[in-house]
Amino acid sequence: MRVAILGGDGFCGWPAALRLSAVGHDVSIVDNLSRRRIDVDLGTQSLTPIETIDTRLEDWQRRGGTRIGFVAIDVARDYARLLTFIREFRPEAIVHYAEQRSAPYSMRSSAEKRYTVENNVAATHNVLCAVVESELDCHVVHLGTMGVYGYSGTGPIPEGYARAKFEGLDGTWTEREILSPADPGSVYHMTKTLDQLLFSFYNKNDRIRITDLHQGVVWGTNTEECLRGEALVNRFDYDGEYGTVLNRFLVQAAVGHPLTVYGSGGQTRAFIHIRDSVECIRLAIEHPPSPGERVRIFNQMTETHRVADLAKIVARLSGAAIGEVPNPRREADSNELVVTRSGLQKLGLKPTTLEAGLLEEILGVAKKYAQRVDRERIASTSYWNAERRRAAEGKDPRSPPASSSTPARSPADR
Ligand code: NAD
Ligand code: USQ
Repeated sequence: MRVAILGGDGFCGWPAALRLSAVGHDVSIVDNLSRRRIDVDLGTQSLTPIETIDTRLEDWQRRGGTRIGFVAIDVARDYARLLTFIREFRPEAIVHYAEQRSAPYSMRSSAEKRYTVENNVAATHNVLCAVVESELDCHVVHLGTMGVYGYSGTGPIPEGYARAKFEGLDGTWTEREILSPADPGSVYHMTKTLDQLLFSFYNKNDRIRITDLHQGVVWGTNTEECLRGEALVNRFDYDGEYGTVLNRFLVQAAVGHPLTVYGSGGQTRAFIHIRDSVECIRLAIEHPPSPGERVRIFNQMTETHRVADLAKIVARLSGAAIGEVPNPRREADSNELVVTRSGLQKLGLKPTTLEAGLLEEILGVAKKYAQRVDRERIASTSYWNAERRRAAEGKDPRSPPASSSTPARSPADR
């Protein structure tokens, strides 16, 4: 299959591009490298030394991999070049990762809020418009988030759709299946709920075949293909804005920094290992929805964990101390989370679950590159609102101060 990977230079997109190429698909990456520029703006870098996209791709071929194409296009801003690319490459599937994906970054200031909305919503809409204008029968696979649902509800979170009863003004009741109610907790998560409406409309109006994968927090770093050579290593974010919780705890343990549990640590979230994330993409593109089928939605996660429990596991494994950080986010102190997740397993996913061996492997990577860690970049300096900022700065007498670092400009400012 010809597969375009939008955002294929990123943490999830790069290993997915390698896997799809390794199993025989003809892969082309589209990326504007904005994620690398944001690292520069924030004064941080991936824990692992990632090579330029050209070096990565040359190395893949030198090691026997099939050629993977690369085109630098801003999917949100350069519609004409996106359309030309789609017309020339004629993808049978487009995997769309090309969005600003950090919740803290999206809450940093008005500049980052506006950038995240403009980038993410325009990118998704441009992809859908270009598929319609190209007249190709192309399956769009999008990376959504579990955060579209919020993290608790009226029972287990369904896969995308819920049955709802509506009371009419005349007192009569009608029952309908609707998109499960959206309850985003950040500007970033909100953009993914807007994406859902775009998908629903273009699927209804233009019969585009779409799979929306509501992914949980991804942990882990390398896949089998990334381990084939040093230049193929995957990105590993540990900083306060882009690092995700379990990977952050493992890096903190490697450098002797107390584990940054926000608030009570009672937040329960859905998780998936990067190897399963990549496998889910293969399964999704190799099993497209039928023509005319409504948007297919899967919950791409394998297990749920409470943040405090993850900290205890990492502390036991490494001897790290557990810290207490005033929560920079406005979120529930604790929640239960039960998620329906049968769709991808029916397609053949064999879940990788949290176990000591995998955690030790990541801890090993963290220790290997520990000298690249900038301790000043570990604390998050993005706050959900003024009250959260005051609490972090110790102006709220109930909360101790958190360490801080220099705020950065967003790509929208340049
Ligand atoms: P990432 O930031 O590492 O990768 C995203 C890539 O998209 C980057 O290489 C970036 O340069 C590119 N990009 C962004 N905007 C673009 C644009 N306008 N044009 C072209 N390229 C653009 O993020 P990731 O962790 O790989 O996440 C990929 C996708 O998966 C995101 O959409 C994210 O919302 C979703 N997701 C990620 C996680 C996670 O834990 N990492 C969990 C759930 C969902
Ligand atoms: N947390 C801590 N300490 C930290 C970092 C995070 O306690 O040092 C807590 C947060 O408060 C939150 C939970 O851990 O309650 C998860 O935070 P996270 O940064 O790991 O994940 P999140 O911000 O939700 O975002 C990540 C990805 C995003 C994806 C989302 C899936 O960055 O792209 O959509 O996970 S989900 O969480 O299921 O919505």
